[in-house]
Amino acid sequence: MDNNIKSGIAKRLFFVFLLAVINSFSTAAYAFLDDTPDSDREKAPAKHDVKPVIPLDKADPTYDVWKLIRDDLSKGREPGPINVQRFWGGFGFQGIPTFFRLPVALVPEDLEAGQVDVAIMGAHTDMGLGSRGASRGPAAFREARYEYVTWGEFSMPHMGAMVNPFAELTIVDYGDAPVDPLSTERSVHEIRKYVREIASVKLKNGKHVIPIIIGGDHSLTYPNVAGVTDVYGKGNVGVIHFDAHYDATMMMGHMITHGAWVKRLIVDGHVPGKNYIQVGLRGYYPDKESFEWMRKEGFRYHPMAEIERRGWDAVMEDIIKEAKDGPEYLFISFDLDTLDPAFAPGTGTPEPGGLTPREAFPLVRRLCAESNVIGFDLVEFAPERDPTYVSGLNANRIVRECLTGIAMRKKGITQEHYLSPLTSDDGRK
Ligand SMILES: [Mn+2]
Repeated sequence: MDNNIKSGIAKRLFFVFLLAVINSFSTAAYAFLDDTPDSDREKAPAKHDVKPVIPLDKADPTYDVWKLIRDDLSKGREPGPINVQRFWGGFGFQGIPTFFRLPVALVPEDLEAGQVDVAIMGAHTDMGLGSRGASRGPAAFREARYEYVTWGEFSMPHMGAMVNPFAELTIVDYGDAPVDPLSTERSVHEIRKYVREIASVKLKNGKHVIPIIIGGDHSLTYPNVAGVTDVYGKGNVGVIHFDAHYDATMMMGHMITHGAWVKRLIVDGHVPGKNYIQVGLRGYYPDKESFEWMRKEGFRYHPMAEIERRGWDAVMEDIIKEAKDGPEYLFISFDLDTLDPAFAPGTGTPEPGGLTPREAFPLVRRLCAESNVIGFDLVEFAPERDPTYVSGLNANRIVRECLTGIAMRKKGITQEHYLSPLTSDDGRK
């Protein structure tokens, strides 16, 4: 063999030898540094007398709840709420998407037969603002993507009040009002009839069914309030309006839009200005003349500038006092943009500098417990602008706070700012 070839092979073999040496050194170093336990116990063969899982408690009354068929409708039905859920469920991703997975009611006879306290309905108006998206609100609210929904008798109470609205109240999903997706002007009359249909049903306790309307853009608060004043009488219903915006401007010839409904209610005589309270105005709308008009009409208003000046607690107490200082009945309209966009980006016209959930939740709960709320709407939830679903969670909680308040009132808990001594204090002092 040629000497050059021999020396070439020898060189290559030497490099292979060198690599093997380096590799064995690094393996030894790794073994030295590795702290993986290597006990005798781990090296021992697996035992076969150990149960492989933590056993289930078959005596737990909820053991089979996930697969128990709830109501058997195979023999037809009597008038009353209809439970369309096949099984009990605790999460929004389960079951047929009714509001909070509640039973449905189809006609007023169902509301009466079931002595229903609250009927939740959808109204997907979306032509009242240039910035669309609220038509998806009712469907997204029903979807309840990440929320707990109701477990019926197994559901848990609101922690602050220790009251469970889903146990204290009979609540149903009453479906959606008819909406012409191409016309607000045509839709408002049908929504008004639908709200009136709910509010007209009188219960044995002398009260009427309370409609809760999930929007939809804010133009629908005109038919919502007109629908309840059709039942309770013009001038007999006060309105508390939560919003970043003024909503009393008519423009481009439109008499009803999501920014005009307040003016409509005043001009049409449904709500005198003195029975109207506004909370949360901020930003750059409206102008000086509009504030002067509100003063002239006797409005009570609490813009963010007042909260900046006086602090939230003082303003909240004034709002509660004003809600009681008015007509017998109260309607609450909550525009989701009242909350800061940090907590509710999923809305058509977000406005920085708004309320936090920690400010809004107790006020809504207190209003529904401490005054006579006969209707409520949650509007301007635009879920497709809500990538993290935080707006959906907060929209859901706003409605739950009101339901909790209504349940507290039904139980007779109407004292100022009630919180459970158990859950608001650890008792150690
Ligand atoms: Mn608004």
